[in-house]
Amino acid sequence: MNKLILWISAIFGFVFQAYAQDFYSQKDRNYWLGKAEENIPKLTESIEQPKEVVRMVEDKGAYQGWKAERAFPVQQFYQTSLKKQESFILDFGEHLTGYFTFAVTPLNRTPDAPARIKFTFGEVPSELATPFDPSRDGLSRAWLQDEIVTVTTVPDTIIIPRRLAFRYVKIELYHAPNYDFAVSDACCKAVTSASGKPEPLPETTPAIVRDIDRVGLNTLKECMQTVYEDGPKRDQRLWIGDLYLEALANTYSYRRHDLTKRCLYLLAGLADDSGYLNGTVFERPYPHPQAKQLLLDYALLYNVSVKDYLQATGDKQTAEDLWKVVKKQTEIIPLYLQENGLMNFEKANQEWWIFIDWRDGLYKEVSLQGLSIFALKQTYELAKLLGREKELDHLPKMIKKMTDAARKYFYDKKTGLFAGMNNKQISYSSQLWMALGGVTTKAESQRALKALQTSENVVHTGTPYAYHYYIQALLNCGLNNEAKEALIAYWGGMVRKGADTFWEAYDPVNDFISPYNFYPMNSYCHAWSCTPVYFIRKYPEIFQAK
Ligand code: RAM
Repeated sequence: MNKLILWISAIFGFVFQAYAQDFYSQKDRNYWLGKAEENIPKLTESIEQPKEVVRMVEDKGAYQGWKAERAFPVQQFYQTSLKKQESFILDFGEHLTGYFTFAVTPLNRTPDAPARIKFTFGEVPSELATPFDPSRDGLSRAWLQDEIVTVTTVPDTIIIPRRLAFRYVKIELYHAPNYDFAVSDACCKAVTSASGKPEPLPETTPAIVRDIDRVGLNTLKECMQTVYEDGPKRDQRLWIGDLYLEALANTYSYRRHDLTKRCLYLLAGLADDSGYLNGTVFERPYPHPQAKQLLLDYALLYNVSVKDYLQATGDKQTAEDLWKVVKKQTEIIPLYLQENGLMNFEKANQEWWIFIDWRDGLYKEVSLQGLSIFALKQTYELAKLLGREKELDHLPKMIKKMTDAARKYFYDKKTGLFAGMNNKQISYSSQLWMALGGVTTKAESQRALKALQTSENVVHTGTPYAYHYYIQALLNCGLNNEAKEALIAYWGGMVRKGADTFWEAYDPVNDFISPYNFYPMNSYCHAWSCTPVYFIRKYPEIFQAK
């Protein structure tokens, strides 16, 4: 009997082990992580000083209702006792990512007690004027950039340890000692891995396009750290979807291909045991993924990024190294592909996070089908570039089946628009992903994208991320003027509202849009919004023309 139990447990253990096994070998993972480490870029540092003291003024016409108005010179602040005024706001004149330092200087008596000061850092004026508390449900309150610092001995110079992303700093006396003191010598050690200045656009380029390009370059620069971060304020980490767009913009500007390479290897090294990629990973305190954060669309977009990287650099070695991972991601689709050629959206949606966009109520069935077709096509291109198309010779048939199904089940010939099986919602995302997937002919794409303007109850995009794909869809079907107009209206809208860097979420008709239920939580320097840099520089004849 005892023997039987032993046998059963041995067999059980074996089966369990087989199941628990990692899809990739430890050797592969170590190699990928080693490559990621080799390519950690050196950060460039610069010391930046505040330009002036400002006050935030309520103004209905300003973005989110607040604007910064010049108050007085910084030197004057450095000589003023913090006990004289409730709060002061320093303006650094541009968005910075880095480490904030300040000095505390006594002004009259010998300091005999600690001073406690509160600092609030903001990327946009409203962050300095909107109370952060009571905090709302959603993301951690600790993302909001306020710090209370106790200065035990005065005078002293203090560095706030947390890396910050800001243009404005509010300085408030929190607990006053009985002597007068001033805060002075404020500065920021700004860091980025972007280096050099991308070529300037020709003088003849319209001023608004140059402004958009400048703000886009700043956005990208700030997000380029030791990985492509999504935003230097939040989440300060690598997400595949953000990487995909940042790498596109980088190819047409800073050309730090080593950073792209690092990110691709890092994601591979930190893939889930199943072989599928985690949507987001952390570098510190040691490289690790956000476990089980599986985003279906992001896993597929990884393949597109590898292809883009190969085309931009000719670095076949890296693409070969990562091929195994790329191939594995294509296996996601058959898991959900039904006999009729449609992805089983309900099932996929239960098992994965299908992102597509931050937009309340967006129904993603059509987008998922289109994005999957798009990614499969791009992966097949990559296979061809590597001479490995035989390994994926089932893809062309799969692509055709999925395309036919999308046309059969989603397309309304009468309206020229696509809608899902279980939900007839008409959205930008559905139309643009059908166009990018090449489900439609050019003429059909044109019709669908144009119809969005005149149809009722259309679900718009919520982020520059999704709007990027809209612009690309317009370009792919030859609606070049429309693409230019849309880019200028959307990103130019942010410029006109005072953006130093482009925002995570933007709706031209709602300044307070927030995926987190609280707009100060938004990131106002968000990587995925930097792509005008790519459009303007890749298609000069369209975007740089007068
Ligand atoms: C946001 C992140 C990131 C994005 C994910 C899906 O919270 O900031 O930009 O990729 O969501």
